[in-house]
Amino acid sequence: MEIEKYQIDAHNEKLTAAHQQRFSFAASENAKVEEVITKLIKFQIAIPSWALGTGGTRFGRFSGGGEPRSLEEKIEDVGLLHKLNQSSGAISLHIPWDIPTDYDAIKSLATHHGLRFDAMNSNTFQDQADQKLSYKFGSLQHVDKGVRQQAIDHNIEVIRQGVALGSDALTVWLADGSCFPGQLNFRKAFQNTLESLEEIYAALPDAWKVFVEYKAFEPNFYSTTVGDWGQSLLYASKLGPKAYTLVDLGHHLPNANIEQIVSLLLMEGKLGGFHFNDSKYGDDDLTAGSMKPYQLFLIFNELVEGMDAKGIDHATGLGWMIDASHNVKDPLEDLLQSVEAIMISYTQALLVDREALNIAQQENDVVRCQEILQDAFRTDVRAIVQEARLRTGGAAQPVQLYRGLKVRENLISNRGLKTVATGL
Ligand code: PSV
Ligand code: MN
Repeated sequence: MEIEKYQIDAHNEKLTAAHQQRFSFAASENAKVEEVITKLIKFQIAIPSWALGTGGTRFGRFSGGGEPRSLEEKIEDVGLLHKLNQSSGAISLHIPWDIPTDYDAIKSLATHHGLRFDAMNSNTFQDQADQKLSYKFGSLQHVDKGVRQQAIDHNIEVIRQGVALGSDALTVWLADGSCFPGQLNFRKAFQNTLESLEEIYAALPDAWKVFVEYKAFEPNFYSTTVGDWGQSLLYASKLGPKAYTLVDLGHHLPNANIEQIVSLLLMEGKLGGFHFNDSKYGDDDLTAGSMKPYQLFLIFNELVEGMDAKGIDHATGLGWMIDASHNVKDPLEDLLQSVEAIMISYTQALLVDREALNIAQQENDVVRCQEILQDAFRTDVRAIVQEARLRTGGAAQPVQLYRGLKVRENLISNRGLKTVATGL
Protein backbone atom coordinates (compact mmCIF):
# COMPACT_ATOMS: atom_id res chain seq x y z
CA MET A 1 0.00 0.00 0.00
CA GLU A 2 1.14 3.55 -0.70
CA ILE A 3 -0.31 6.77 0.65
CA GLU A 4 -1.00 9.29 -2.14
CA LYS A 5 -0.24 13.00 -1.97
CA TYR A 6 -3.88 13.94 -2.59
CA GLN A 7 -4.90 11.94 0.49
CA ILE A 8 -2.44 13.87 2.64
CA ASP A 9 -3.54 17.18 1.11
CA ALA A 10 -7.21 16.45 1.79
CA HIS A 11 -6.44 15.56 5.41
CA ASN A 12 -4.26 18.66 5.88
CA GLU A 13 -6.81 21.01 4.39
CA LYS A 14 -9.35 20.13 7.04
CA LEU A 15 -6.88 20.91 9.81
CA THR A 16 -5.21 24.02 8.35
CA ALA A 17 -7.17 26.76 10.11
CA ALA A 18 -6.74 25.30 13.59
CA HIS A 19 -3.06 24.62 12.96
CA GLN A 20 -2.38 28.14 11.67
CA GLN A 21 -3.82 29.59 14.83
CA ARG A 22 -1.70 27.41 17.10
CA PHE A 23 1.44 27.90 15.02
CA SER A 24 1.09 31.71 14.91
CA PHE A 25 0.89 31.72 18.68
CA ALA A 26 3.98 29.47 19.01
CA ALA A 27 5.90 31.61 16.51
CA SER A 28 4.97 34.81 18.35
CA GLU A 29 6.34 33.32 21.57
CA ASN A 30 9.63 31.99 20.12
CA ALA A 31 12.00 34.22 18.20
CA LYS A 32 14.05 31.19 17.06
CA VAL A 33 11.14 29.37 15.45
CA GLU A 34 12.36 29.49 11.81
CA GLU A 35 15.85 28.34 12.78
CA VAL A 36 14.27 25.48 14.76
CA ILE A 37 12.05 24.42 11.84
CA THR A 38 15.07 24.24 9.51
CA LYS A 39 16.74 21.87 11.98
CA LEU A 40 13.60 19.76 12.43
CA ILE A 41 13.24 19.29 8.68
CA LYS A 42 16.79 17.89 8.46
CA PHE A 43 16.49 15.65 11.52
CA GLN A 44 15.67 12.06 10.54
CA ILE A 45 15.19 9.08 12.83
CA ALA A 46 15.91 5.61 11.52
CA ILE A 47 13.34 2.87 11.99
CA PRO A 48 14.60 -0.60 12.94
CA SER A 49 13.45 -3.30 10.57
CA TRP A 50 12.66 -5.58 13.52
CA ALA A 51 10.18 -3.18 15.12
CA LEU A 52 7.61 -3.40 12.32
CA GLY A 53 6.01 -6.53 13.69
CA THR A 54 4.83 -7.64 17.10
CA GLY A 55 7.71 -8.20 19.49
CA GLY A 56 6.12 -10.29 22.21
CA THR A 57 7.69 -11.35 25.47
CA ARG A 58 9.08 -14.66 26.66
CA PHE A 59 5.53 -15.46 27.78
CA GLY A 60 3.92 -15.10 24.42
CA ARG A 61 3.23 -13.08 21.36
CA PHE A 62 -0.05 -11.66 20.10
CA SER A 63 0.16 -10.88 16.41
CA GLY A 64 -1.48 -7.68 15.24
CA GLY A 65 -1.92 -8.84 11.65
CA GLY A 66 -0.60 -7.57 8.34
CA GLU A 67 3.01 -7.71 9.51
CA PRO A 68 5.68 -7.39 6.81
CA ARG A 69 6.71 -10.80 5.47
CA SER A 70 9.88 -9.74 3.69
CA LEU A 71 12.53 -7.05 3.58
CA GLU A 72 10.61 -5.42 0.73
CA GLU A 73 7.48 -5.15 2.88
CA LYS A 74 9.50 -3.79 5.80
CA ILE A 75 10.83 -1.05 3.54
CA GLU A 76 7.28 -0.35 2.36
CA ASP A 77 6.15 0.02 5.98
CA VAL A 78 8.92 2.49 6.80
CA GLY A 79 7.98 4.27 3.56
CA LEU A 80 4.44 4.67 4.94
CA LEU A 81 5.76 6.17 8.16
CA HIS A 82 8.05 8.54 6.30
CA LYS A 83 5.28 9.63 3.97
CA LEU A 84 3.17 10.55 6.99
CA ASN A 85 5.76 12.27 9.18
CA GLN A 86 8.67 13.11 6.83
CA SER A 87 11.02 12.36 9.74
CA SER A 88 11.64 8.62 9.34
CA GLY A 89 13.85 8.70 6.26
CA ALA A 90 16.06 5.72 7.13
CA ILE A 91 15.85 2.02 7.93
CA SER A 92 18.25 -0.01 10.04
CA LEU A 93 18.66 -3.67 9.09
CA HIS A 94 19.49 -6.65 11.26
CA ILE A 95 21.41 -9.50 9.66
CA PRO A 96 20.57 -12.37 9.14
CA TRP A 97 16.90 -11.34 9.55
CA ASP A 98 17.08 -8.99 6.55
CA ILE A 99 19.50 -10.40 3.99
CA PRO A 100 18.66 -8.87 0.59
CA THR A 101 18.51 -11.15 -2.43
CA ASP A 102 18.80 -8.38 -5.00
CA TYR A 103 20.78 -5.41 -3.68
CA ASP A 104 19.98 -3.08 -6.58
CA ALA A 105 16.26 -3.78 -6.37
CA ILE A 106 16.28 -3.20 -2.59
CA LYS A 107 18.25 0.00 -3.00
CA SER A 108 15.89 1.38 -5.61
CA LEU A 109 12.85 0.42 -3.52
CA ALA A 110 14.35 2.34 -0.60
CA THR A 111 15.10 5.34 -2.83
CA HIS A 112 11.54 5.23 -4.15
CA HIS A 113 10.34 5.66 -0.55
CA GLY A 114 12.92 8.36 0.23
CA LEU A 115 14.86 6.10 2.58
CA ARG A 116 18.55 5.49 3.20
CA PHE A 117 20.17 2.59 5.01
CA ASP A 118 21.22 3.45 8.53
CA ALA A 119 23.62 1.38 10.67
CA MET A 120 23.72 -2.36 9.96
CA ASN A 121 23.23 -4.65 12.97
CA SER A 122 24.96 -7.98 13.38
CA ASN A 123 23.45 -10.85 15.32
CA THR A 124 25.64 -13.16 17.35
CA PHE A 125 23.10 -13.46 20.15
CA GLN A 126 21.13 -16.27 18.49
CA ASP A 127 22.13 -19.50 16.78
CA GLN A 128 20.99 -19.81 13.17
CA ALA A 129 19.84 -23.10 11.64
CA ASP A 130 22.88 -23.44 9.36
CA GLN A 131 25.45 -22.34 11.95
CA LYS A 132 28.39 -24.60 12.82
CA LEU A 133 29.22 -23.46 16.36
CA SER A 134 26.91 -22.25 19.12
CA TYR A 135 26.81 -18.83 20.81
CA LYS A 136 25.33 -20.30 23.97
CA PHE A 137 28.40 -19.18 25.95
CA GLY A 138 29.11 -16.01 24.05
CA SER A 139 30.43 -14.95 20.68
CA LEU A 140 33.26 -12.42 20.48
CA GLN A 141 34.22 -13.24 24.09
CA HIS A 142 34.07 -17.02 23.69
CA VAL A 143 36.81 -19.22 25.22
CA ASP A 144 37.08 -21.04 21.87
CA LYS A 145 38.81 -19.10 19.10
CA GLY A 146 36.71 -21.05 16.57
CA VAL A 147 33.49 -19.52 17.92
CA ARG A 148 35.07 -16.08 18.07
CA GLN A 149 36.21 -16.40 14.46
CA GLN A 150 32.74 -17.41 13.33
CA ALA A 151 31.30 -14.28 15.03
CA ILE A 152 34.06 -12.08 13.56
CA ASP A 153 33.37 -13.45 10.08
CA HIS A 154 29.65 -12.77 10.51
CA ASN A 155 30.32 -9.13 11.43
CA ILE A 156 32.62 -8.71 8.43
CA GLU A 157 29.91 -10.21 6.23
CA VAL A 158 27.42 -7.68 7.65
CA ILE A 159 29.81 -4.86 6.74
CA ARG A 160 30.02 -6.26 3.21
CA GLN A 161 26.24 -6.28 2.91
CA GLY A 162 26.06 -2.75 4.31
CA VAL A 163 28.55 -1.54 1.73
CA ALA A 164 26.38 -3.03 -1.02
CA LEU A 165 23.39 -1.08 0.34
CA GLY A 166 25.19 2.22 0.90
CA SER A 167 25.17 2.08 4.71
CA ASP A 168 28.17 3.49 6.57
CA ALA A 169 28.05 2.03 10.06
CA LEU A 170 27.98 -1.26 11.93
CA THR A 171 26.33 -1.63 15.33
CA VAL A 172 27.65 -4.46 17.44
CA TRP A 173 25.48 -5.48 20.34
CA LEU A 174 26.70 -8.54 22.19
CA ALA A 175 24.63 -10.70 24.50
CA ASP A 176 27.99 -12.01 25.77
CA GLY A 177 28.44 -12.27 29.50
CA SER A 178 27.76 -14.78 32.24
CA CYS A 179 24.79 -15.96 34.26
CA PHE A 180 26.61 -17.10 37.38
CA PRO A 181 29.58 -15.92 39.47
CA GLY A 182 32.74 -17.82 38.58
CA GLN A 183 31.47 -18.80 35.12
CA LEU A 184 33.73 -16.33 33.35
CA ASN A 185 37.16 -14.81 33.75
CA PHE A 186 36.20 -11.14 33.30
CA ARG A 187 39.66 -10.07 32.13
CA LYS A 188 39.97 -12.84 29.55
CA ALA A 189 36.43 -12.21 28.32
CA PHE A 190 37.25 -8.53 27.86
CA GLN A 191 40.54 -9.28 26.09
CA ASN A 192 38.96 -11.85 23.77
CA THR A 193 36.20 -9.39 22.92
CA LEU A 194 38.68 -6.61 22.26
CA GLU A 195 40.82 -8.83 19.99
CA SER A 196 37.71 -9.89 18.08
CA LEU A 197 36.50 -6.30 17.72
CA GLU A 198 39.97 -5.34 16.46
CA GLU A 199 39.60 -7.82 13.61
CA ILE A 200 36.18 -6.41 12.74
CA TYR A 201 37.50 -2.86 13.02
CA ALA A 202 40.29 -3.70 10.57
CA ALA A 203 37.64 -4.68 8.01
CA LEU A 204 35.79 -1.34 8.19
CA PRO A 205 35.87 0.69 4.98
CA ASP A 206 37.34 4.20 5.20
CA ALA A 207 34.23 6.26 5.84
CA TRP A 208 32.61 3.68 8.13
CA LYS A 209 32.01 3.78 11.87
CA VAL A 210 31.48 0.95 14.33
CA PHE A 211 29.11 1.49 17.27
CA VAL A 212 29.69 -0.58 20.40
CA GLU A 213 26.33 -0.89 22.16
CA TYR A 214 26.33 -1.64 25.88
CA LYS A 215 23.68 -3.28 28.02
CA ALA A 216 23.72 -3.91 31.76
CA PHE A 217 21.94 -7.25 31.75
CA GLU A 218 19.80 -9.70 29.74
CA PRO A 219 20.06 -12.33 28.43
CA ASN A 220 22.98 -12.81 30.81
CA PHE A 221 22.03 -11.95 34.36
CA TYR A 222 25.29 -11.87 36.31
CA SER A 223 27.71 -10.01 34.04
CA THR A 224 27.68 -8.51 30.58
CA THR A 225 30.97 -8.13 28.76
CA VAL A 226 29.98 -4.75 27.31
CA GLY A 227 27.88 -3.88 30.35
CA ASP A 228 27.99 -0.13 30.63
CA TRP A 229 29.21 3.05 28.98
CA GLY A 230 32.60 2.80 30.69
CA GLN A 231 33.28 -0.60 29.18
CA SER A 232 31.98 0.47 25.79
CA LEU A 233 34.16 3.59 25.92
CA LEU A 234 37.19 1.43 26.80
CA TYR A 235 36.63 -0.72 23.72
CA ALA A 236 35.93 2.30 21.51
CA SER A 237 39.03 4.13 22.73
CA LYS A 238 41.29 1.11 22.29
CA LEU A 239 39.90 0.36 18.83
CA GLY A 240 40.48 3.79 17.31
CA PRO A 241 38.83 6.84 15.73
CA LYS A 242 36.17 4.94 13.78
CA ALA A 243 34.79 3.31 16.96
CA TYR A 244 32.09 4.93 19.09
CA THR A 245 29.77 4.15 21.96
CA LEU A 246 26.08 3.63 21.23
CA VAL A 247 23.55 4.54 23.92
CA ASP A 248 20.31 2.55 24.06
CA LEU A 249 18.08 4.25 26.61
CA GLY A 250 16.80 0.94 28.01
CA HIS A 251 20.21 -0.57 28.68
CA HIS A 252 21.02 1.09 32.00
CA LEU A 253 20.56 0.08 35.60
CA PRO A 254 17.57 1.82 37.25
CA ASN A 255 17.91 5.57 37.80
CA ALA A 256 21.14 5.93 35.82
CA ASN A 257 21.78 9.55 34.88
CA ILE A 258 21.74 9.02 31.12
CA GLU A 259 21.98 12.73 30.30
CA GLN A 260 25.28 12.96 32.16
CA ILE A 261 26.60 9.89 30.34
CA VAL A 262 25.64 11.47 27.03
CA SER A 263 27.31 14.76 27.92
CA LEU A 264 30.63 13.14 28.79
CA LEU A 265 30.66 10.80 25.80
CA LEU A 266 30.10 13.81 23.54
CA MET A 267 32.88 15.70 25.32
CA GLU A 268 35.21 12.79 24.56
CA GLY A 269 34.08 12.70 20.91
CA LYS A 270 32.95 9.11 21.41
CA LEU A 271 29.16 9.26 21.25
CA GLY A 272 28.24 7.59 17.98
CA GLY A 273 24.61 6.68 18.03
CA PHE A 274 21.35 6.40 19.88
CA HIS A 275 18.61 3.83 20.31
CA PHE A 276 15.45 5.54 21.57
CA ASN A 277 12.80 3.79 23.63
CA ASP A 278 11.35 4.17 27.11
CA SER A 279 11.08 1.96 30.15
CA LYS A 280 9.90 1.77 33.70
CA TYR A 281 11.71 -1.32 34.95
CA GLY A 282 14.34 -2.71 32.59
CA ASP A 283 14.85 -2.91 28.86
CA ASP A 284 11.10 -2.50 28.39
CA ASP A 285 11.43 -1.14 24.84
CA LEU A 286 8.31 1.02 25.16
CA THR A 287 7.34 4.02 23.02
CA ALA A 288 9.88 6.87 23.34
CA GLY A 289 8.64 9.53 25.75
CA SER A 290 5.74 7.42 27.04
CA MET A 291 7.11 7.00 30.58
CA LYS A 292 9.75 9.64 31.27
CA PRO A 293 9.33 12.55 28.85
CA TYR A 294 11.32 14.89 31.12
CA GLN A 295 14.28 12.51 30.98
CA LEU A 296 14.05 12.44 27.18
CA PHE A 297 14.08 16.23 27.16
CA LEU A 298 17.07 16.38 29.53
CA ILE A 299 18.96 13.96 27.27
CA PHE A 300 18.21 16.12 24.23
CA ASN A 301 19.21 19.17 26.20
CA GLU A 302 22.69 17.65 26.72
CA LEU A 303 22.82 16.41 23.13
CA VAL A 304 22.11 19.85 21.70
CA GLU A 305 24.50 21.58 24.12
CA GLY A 306 27.26 19.03 23.50
CA MET A 307 26.86 18.91 19.72
CA ASP A 308 26.86 22.70 19.47
CA ALA A 309 29.95 22.94 21.68
CA LYS A 310 31.78 20.68 19.22
CA GLY A 311 30.24 22.04 16.03
CA ILE A 312 28.60 18.68 15.28
CA ASP A 313 25.78 18.69 12.70
CA HIS A 314 22.66 17.59 14.58
CA ALA A 315 21.22 15.63 11.68
CA THR A 316 24.30 13.81 10.42
CA GLY A 317 26.83 13.81 13.25
CA LEU A 318 25.28 10.92 15.16
CA GLY A 319 23.18 7.87 14.27
CA TRP A 320 19.59 8.37 15.50
CA MET A 321 17.42 5.31 15.72
CA ILE A 322 14.41 3.90 17.51
CA ASP A 323 14.83 0.50 19.13
CA ALA A 324 11.45 -0.48 20.51
CA SER A 325 9.21 -3.49 20.69
CA HIS A 326 5.45 -3.59 20.38
CA ASN A 327 3.29 -6.01 22.27
CA VAL A 328 -0.10 -4.36 22.55
CA LYS A 329 -0.06 -1.49 20.03
CA ASP A 330 -0.05 -1.43 16.25
CA PRO A 331 3.73 -1.21 15.58
CA LEU A 332 3.33 1.51 12.96
CA GLU A 333 1.16 3.69 15.20
CA ASP A 334 3.63 3.15 18.03
CA LEU A 335 6.55 4.18 15.82
CA LEU A 336 4.69 7.33 14.73
CA GLN A 337 4.21 8.17 18.41
CA SER A 338 7.90 7.56 19.16
CA VAL A 339 9.08 9.78 16.31
CA GLU A 340 6.70 12.53 17.44
CA ALA A 341 7.95 12.31 21.03
CA ILE A 342 11.57 12.50 19.86
CA MET A 343 10.85 15.52 17.65
CA ILE A 344 9.04 17.25 20.54
CA SER A 345 11.96 16.71 22.93
CA TYR A 346 14.47 17.83 20.32
CA THR A 347 12.43 20.99 19.66
CA GLN A 348 12.14 21.79 23.36
CA ALA A 349 15.92 21.34 23.75
CA LEU A 350 16.49 23.72 20.82
CA LEU A 351 14.36 26.32 22.62
CA VAL A 352 16.42 26.31 25.83
CA ASP A 353 17.84 29.78 26.46
CA ARG A 354 21.49 28.64 26.58
CA GLU A 355 22.96 32.05 27.23
CA ALA A 356 20.73 32.61 30.23
CA LEU A 357 21.42 29.07 31.46
CA ASN A 358 25.19 29.63 31.26
CA ILE A 359 24.91 32.81 33.29
CA ALA A 360 22.64 31.19 35.87
CA GLN A 361 25.03 28.23 36.18
CA GLN A 362 27.99 30.59 36.55
CA GLU A 363 26.16 32.43 39.32
CA ASN A 364 25.08 29.20 41.05
CA ASP A 365 21.50 30.39 40.68
CA VAL A 366 19.94 26.96 41.03
CA VAL A 367 16.35 28.21 40.96
CA ARG A 368 16.91 30.13 37.74
CA CYS A 369 18.63 27.11 36.12
CA GLN A 370 15.59 24.97 36.82
CA GLU A 371 13.21 27.70 35.60
CA ILE A 372 15.08 27.99 32.31
CA LEU A 373 15.01 24.25 31.63
CA GLN A 374 11.42 23.78 32.68
CA ASP A 375 10.30 26.81 30.74
CA ALA A 376 11.44 25.02 27.57
CA PHE A 377 10.10 21.64 28.68
CA ARG A 378 6.68 23.08 29.48
CA THR A 379 6.37 24.84 26.13
CA ASP A 380 3.80 23.22 23.88
CA VAL A 381 5.89 22.79 20.72
CA ARG A 382 3.54 20.46 18.87
CA ALA A 383 2.49 23.17 16.39
CA ILE A 384 6.18 23.82 15.56
CA VAL A 385 6.82 20.13 14.90
CA GLN A 386 3.63 19.99 12.84
CA GLU A 387 4.65 23.04 10.82
CA ALA A 388 7.99 21.41 9.94
CA ARG A 389 6.13 18.28 8.84
CA LEU A 390 3.63 20.25 6.75
CA ARG A 391 6.36 22.19 4.97
CA THR A 392 7.88 18.92 3.75
CA GLY A 393 4.62 17.38 2.61
CA GLY A 394 3.79 15.29 5.68
CA ALA A 395 0.45 14.86 7.39
CA ALA A 396 -0.85 17.31 9.97
CA GLN A 397 -1.81 14.45 12.29
CA PRO A 398 -0.02 11.25 11.18
CA VAL A 399 -1.81 8.79 13.49
CA GLN A 400 -5.19 10.28 12.66
CA LEU A 401 -4.58 9.98 8.91
CA TYR A 402 -3.13 6.47 9.33
CA ARG A 403 -6.39 5.44 10.97
CA GLY A 404 -8.54 7.44 8.55
CA LEU A 405 -6.96 5.65 5.59
CA LYS A 406 -7.37 2.30 7.32
CA VAL A 407 -3.74 1.45 6.69
CA ARG A 408 -3.61 -1.55 9.02
CA GLU A 409 -6.83 -2.98 7.57
CA ASN A 410 -5.30 -2.58 4.12
CA LEU A 411 -2.10 -4.32 5.14
CA ILE A 412 -4.08 -7.18 6.66
CA SER A 413 -6.12 -7.65 3.52
CA ASN A 414 -2.96 -7.62 1.36
CA ARG A 415 -0.70 -9.67 3.57
CA GLY A 416 -3.04 -11.70 5.75
CA LEU A 417 -3.93 -11.76 9.41
CA LYS A 418 -1.41 -14.32 10.56
CA THR A 419 1.85 -12.97 9.14
CA VAL A 420 4.99 -12.88 11.22
CA ALA A 421 7.77 -10.36 10.66
CA THR A 422 11.29 -11.72 10.93
CA GLY A 423 13.10 -10.52 14.01
CA LEU A 424 12.41 -10.60 17.71
C1 PSV B 1 19.44 -5.52 22.50
O1 PSV B 1 18.54 -5.47 23.55
C2 PSV B 1 19.13 -4.48 21.42
O2 PSV B 1 18.92 -3.24 22.02
C3 PSV B 1 20.20 -4.40 20.39
O3 PSV B 1 20.26 -3.12 19.81
C4 PSV B 1 19.73 -5.39 19.39
O4 PSV B 1 20.40 -5.35 18.21
C5 PSV B 1 18.26 -5.01 19.35
O5 PSV B 1 17.96 -4.81 20.72
C6 PSV B 1 17.35 -5.97 18.68
O6 PSV B 1 17.36 -7.20 19.26
MN1 MN C 1 19.44 -1.38 21.03
